[in-house]
Amino acid sequence: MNDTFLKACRGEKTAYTPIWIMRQAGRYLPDYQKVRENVTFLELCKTPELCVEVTMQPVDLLGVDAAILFSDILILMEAMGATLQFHEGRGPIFHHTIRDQVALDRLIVPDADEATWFVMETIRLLRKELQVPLIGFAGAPFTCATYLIEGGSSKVFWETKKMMYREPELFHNLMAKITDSTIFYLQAQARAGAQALQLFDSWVGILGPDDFAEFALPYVQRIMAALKPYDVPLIYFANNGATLLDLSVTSGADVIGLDWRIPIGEAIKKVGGKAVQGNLDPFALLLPKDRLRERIGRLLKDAEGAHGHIFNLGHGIHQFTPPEQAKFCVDTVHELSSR
Ligand code: 1CP
Repeated sequence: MNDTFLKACRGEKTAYTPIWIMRQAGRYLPDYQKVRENVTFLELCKTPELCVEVTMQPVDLLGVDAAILFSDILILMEAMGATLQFHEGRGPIFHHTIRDQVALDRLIVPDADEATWFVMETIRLLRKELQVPLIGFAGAPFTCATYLIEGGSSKVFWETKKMMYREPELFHNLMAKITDSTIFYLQAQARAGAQALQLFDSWVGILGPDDFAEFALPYVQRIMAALKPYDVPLIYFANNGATLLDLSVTSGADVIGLDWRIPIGEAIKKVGGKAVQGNLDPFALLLPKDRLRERIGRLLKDAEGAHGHIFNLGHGIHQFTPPEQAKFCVDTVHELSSR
């Protein structure tokens, strides 16, 4: 069992810097595309045997030091009663947006073992196969709320901010309900065998620090506190969150995920006695190999002072990235960080 990743999360010494790649399973891998030829994305997410297969693909192909459960942050929103569709090209769509108390009251706080049994079964099956730790995950409440309020992906987040500023009570009620659901969901993942848990806050970077502290952070803190007794490393990734870092450190997470917009050495100074995860620009994988190697070397060096460093991209790998560049990145991190 390769436990380098778990050790780094706890700030223990490791023989080399562990690496996994955000969104490491998915469309950039030809083997994933083959699986997707026969099923829709949601069918895939609800078929444990196929989830196991696509979770394992990058582990086998790239040699990463951790696996991440194949699923999606929006699966829990569907389990709460929001009707979810994935359109090829357009991404996720919620036809019934949550913009008033009546719509919010229709959402439930589901029993995770029942409503998302396929996620828990995938975790149990994966634990029998994997030689690396398994990361479970959920979306952070703010990010999940944006999808429910906007009805899908957004660039401007008009409806979300409108609700925050004009109907703060409604917004907080929605956040509280997502938070309760997320706690049960991640506790169930830990019971099923997830060895670390990550909260993805992909869109929280649209908030300034004061709004982050008022509208988003308390819910992340509540989730982390409820997961603490499960004794698995907790990771909080606030994308575009460099200006929120001082606050993110108070989230209760053991590991702080970093996007690429902040130099890692600077982030480490703010994060202090916690591990960091990140933060290569995903597009750096397009660099010629010698330049990529140079950049990885610099990043590793700049992270030497960290209380644990897990190498990763600063956000998800892009769907057109050549898989051999990802493999080169993994091998190079292992080689250059060997101590
Ligand atoms: O067509 C397809 O095959 C679907 C593409 C796809 C995949 C492979 C989606 C749709 N989701 C996923 C899997 C997924 N999503 C994983 C597991 C794979 C892995 O990491 O190895 C994970 C962890 C996620 C998490 C996720 N989903 C996030 C947070 C991470 C991030 O990138 O910021 C978000 C925001 C989503 C929403 C989502 N799922 C899929 C799409 C197209 C979107 C919308 C993205 C957007 O709004 O821009």
